[in-house]
Amino acid sequence: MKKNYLTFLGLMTTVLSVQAQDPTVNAPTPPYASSLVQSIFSDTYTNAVTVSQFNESTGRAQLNGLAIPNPGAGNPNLNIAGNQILKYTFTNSTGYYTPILLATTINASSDRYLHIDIYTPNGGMPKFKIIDYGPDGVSTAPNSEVVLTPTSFTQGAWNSYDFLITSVANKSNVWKILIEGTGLFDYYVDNVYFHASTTLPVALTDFVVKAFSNSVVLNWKTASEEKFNGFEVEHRTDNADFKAINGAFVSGGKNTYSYTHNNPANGNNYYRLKMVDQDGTFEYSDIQAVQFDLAGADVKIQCYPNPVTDQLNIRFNAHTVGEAIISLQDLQGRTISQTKVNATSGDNQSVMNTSSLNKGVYLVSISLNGKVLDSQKIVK
Ligand SMILES: [Ca+2]
Ligand SMILES: [Ca+2]
Repeated sequence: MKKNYLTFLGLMTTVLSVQAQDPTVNAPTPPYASSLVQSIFSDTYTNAVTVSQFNESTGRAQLNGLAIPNPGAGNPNLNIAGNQILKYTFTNSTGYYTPILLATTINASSDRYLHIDIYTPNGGMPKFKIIDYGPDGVSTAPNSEVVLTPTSFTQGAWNSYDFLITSVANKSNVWKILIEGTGLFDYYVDNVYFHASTTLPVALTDFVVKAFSNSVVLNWKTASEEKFNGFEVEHRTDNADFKAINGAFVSGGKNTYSYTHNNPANGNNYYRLKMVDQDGTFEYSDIQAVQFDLAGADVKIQCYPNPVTDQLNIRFNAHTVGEAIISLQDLQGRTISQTKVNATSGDNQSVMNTSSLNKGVYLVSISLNGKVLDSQKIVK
């Protein structure tokens, strides 16, 4: 009796350790309007077609870990809070794939993406195929296959892929979607659908570019990110094409971002963000421009005497003619005075009356043609 009890405990431990590999959260909720979607398997959308076999008999997997070759739509799969997930266990080492066989074909000719969510606790990066039998029917060659390979993958997390299919020639008679694993592993699949959305699910807000004395700083925010990888920062001047700034990749996953470009060119500098999805598809932000006055970048301000009493002498060297503004601020950033000076190219001098200034520490800064070029702390 005691031995049986221990055996039962041992079995229970085995069962629990297998179940612990299941995902504990659902895949991201699909973000697209249902009018843009032709769904094959999803709780979010009404299916566009009937699936004849979720685990076609030509495949090499078991569905739901059960020895049922063709369980079909009616059989229970894994579910999390009522959300159905297809769980495939690859069991045959002659191939690690399983086709989802449609009862009727899908015409995906006006769709732009095939979306698939996939999770594996133990396998490697999966691949997928779109199998189309063409207008001449399944029994007449050719029947075409297109392989879709992701560019990124994380084991033990939902991978949310949108494969761009605009260059897939044959997609008017889609007959199967094939899921291919990397070995005798478990793959969990949800939200298989075609969609015609033209925008990736990253919403960019507040893209702002500012010139500083020696650099240009880009700041931006995102309102939402779905299956998003990150930003490549691209730059161009007046007479050049956009190029990625060397090493300027900013990973996603935050809501506010900043990048400092340390080598802007003299004159106009244009910036845009290449927003790259996890499957490698991308779109561009709007273009932001900023004028960078490299000639004035090495303007230096000299204030004396320091500490000051009644009169502060201010000297600065400008490389261009323009309207310079000398600002006096306290350390809380409050502006106490501003003086306009018509700067000449070369040495410039100005005098500030500081007799009525309270004792304290202040910041004197100089801006030329709208840009702050240098500043110096003074004490009274
Ligand atoms: Ca689902
Ligand atoms: Ca054919």
